[in-house]
Amino acid sequence: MELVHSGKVRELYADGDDIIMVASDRVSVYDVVLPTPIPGKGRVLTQLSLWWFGQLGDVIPGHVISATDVPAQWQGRAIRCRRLQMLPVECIARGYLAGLGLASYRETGTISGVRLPPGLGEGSRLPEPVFTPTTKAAAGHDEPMTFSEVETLVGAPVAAELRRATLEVYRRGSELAAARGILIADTKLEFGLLPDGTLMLADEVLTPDSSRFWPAEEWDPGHPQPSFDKQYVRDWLDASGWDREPPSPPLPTEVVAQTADRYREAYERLTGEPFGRYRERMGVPPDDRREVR
Ligand code: Q0Z
Repeated sequence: MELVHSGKVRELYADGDDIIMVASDRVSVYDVVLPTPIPGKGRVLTQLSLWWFGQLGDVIPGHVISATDVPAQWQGRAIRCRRLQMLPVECIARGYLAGLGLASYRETGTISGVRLPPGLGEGSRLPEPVFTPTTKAAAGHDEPMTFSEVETLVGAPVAAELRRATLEVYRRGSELAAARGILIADTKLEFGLLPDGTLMLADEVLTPDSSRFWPAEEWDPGHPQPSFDKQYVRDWLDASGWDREPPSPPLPTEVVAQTADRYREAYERLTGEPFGRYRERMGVPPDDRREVR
């Protein structure tokens, strides 16, 4: 198969008219891919994304064709998808203040042109979720876009549909997650078009790699929030004295094991099922955590 795109932690292949998205066990922290993989991460995030596509099919159709009709060596961490004409907009919804949203609020009191009340701080919940699209820069950092810029780029009807679907996916996902002990502070979605113009949700959905997951029981606005999935890694790297320039030091086995458990815990809290049940029902072979531990 032809490799069409290689990301920090995932690869994209072309297979005839389809594409195959493959998630690895690599992890990126402070924008650096670590030399130590997290066993099972690719499978857990793939299965979580598939579960969300299933939950959200009535909001917008997803690009998934099959979770099982993929090459054997990638079973469980690959998805066969419809090849779409991707729209050049990163569709972000924010429900809490963090990252670039926090930076924008501190500078202007607004995010994406929406004025927010005074007195909010790091980790504060927003009065309502806000659509904060950005450009997809080929290199360097994505730039914020106004809604009019999105309209100019994709046309007003598609822009309206992108905003509706992004906010509805975020609203539905974050409400379900909050009820299960995970705050989803923000999320990045990608969309594309079928040849007949049908808009579809693409890429990965509501995973901890595409979203900020926070443990609800530790939420404490006014301070930086701990990451649900990567906090053990960050804490260990911070204490190691690493200067955040690649390469990072390799992770100790205990940090790897704790982090693998956190990904699995996110899956289990959100879906309400042990990791493996949903996959068994859908006919995907068992995971390889025992082999690699
Ligand atoms: C996804 C990405 C990844 C690196 C393009 N259904 C689709 N059709 C055409 N293109 C894409 C999709 Cl999802 C597409 N990306 C993001 C995914 C590795 C980059 F697995 N870029």
